[in-house]
Parts: sequence; structure tokens; C-alpha cells
Amino acid sequence: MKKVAVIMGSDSDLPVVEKAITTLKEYDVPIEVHVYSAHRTPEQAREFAINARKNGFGAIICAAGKAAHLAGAFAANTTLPVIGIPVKSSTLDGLDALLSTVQMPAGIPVATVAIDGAANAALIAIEILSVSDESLADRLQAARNKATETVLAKDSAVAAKYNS
Ligand code: RP5
Repeated sequence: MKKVAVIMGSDSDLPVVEKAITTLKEYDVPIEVHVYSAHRTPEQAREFAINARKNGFGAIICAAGKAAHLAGAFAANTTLPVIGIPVKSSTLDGLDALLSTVQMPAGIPVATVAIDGAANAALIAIEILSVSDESLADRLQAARNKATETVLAKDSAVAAKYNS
């Protein structure tokens, strides 16, 4: 199975990023986690991105806050899918990171999730790997089925309490 890279701009992003890590581990996806910054360690970030495909990665998750150009910088240096997590780490409540991450010009895409949306970032990466891995596809479907059952059980409970 291809690996997923989980990159964060600072270790201060880790409380948010941990949800992506735990989700990927739940699906037994091999991961590599790094702290690389587009502005503090630009050479290391570039080196990792350039070599990611030949090093066995299938997708790259990049989490960053403030003027968050980490995902864009990675996308500039690889044709692997890059998923951006805007992190709420500033006085602007993550809106700065959201706009910095999502507003990529045509040609260099970053698939951007919600502010602090680390679980969905992991799920998109898993969905990408599932295109060529049927057991992952089955596990994703099983999780969806379970979510449906959970909501239907809640519906029954609420309906039983309030409907006459
Ligand atoms: C961004 O700046 C990081 O991704 C982090 O969200 C934010 C603050 O970084 P630290 O000053 O906490 O290292 O580059």
C-alpha cells in the first residue's frame, strides 16, 4: 500500500493534526509524519515533496496556520494529490489559513478541508488510496454504513420521545 505523508508547519499544529494521524492508523495506512515549514525550512519541504512519489507516497496532507502556504508549496513540487488543512492558530481564527490554503491558482491544486478538518483530510487520503485497494474501499463503506445506523438509531430515539 502507498504511504500517506502528514506534514505540519509547526509542532504547535500537532493537537489538530493528531486526528488525521489517528484516522489513518485506524485504517492501517502506513504514514510518515514530519514538521516542515514552507518559510522556516523551505529546502527540506521542497526536497521531501520532490522525492515523495518515488519514495512510495500516494498522497500528502499539509497542515498549517496563519499565512499557510505549506500545502501550496508542496503542491508546487509534486504531482501527487495534496490535501491542505487550514489550522486555527491565529487571532483570525483560521480564516487566514483557510484562504491561503484554498485559493490556489489554476494548475497547482490543493484539496482543502475545513478549518481544523484533520479527520476529513485523512479520509480523503484514504479514499485516494482506495481507488487501487479494494479492502480499503470496503472499510470506508463499512464506516459509512455504521454512521447511517448510528443516525437512524438517534432518529428512532428522538421520534419516540416527541412524535405522537
Ligand atoms: C504556521 O504558523 C504553523 O503551521 C503554525 O500554525 C503557525 C504558528 O507556528 P509557531 O509559531 O507556533 O511555530 O507556520
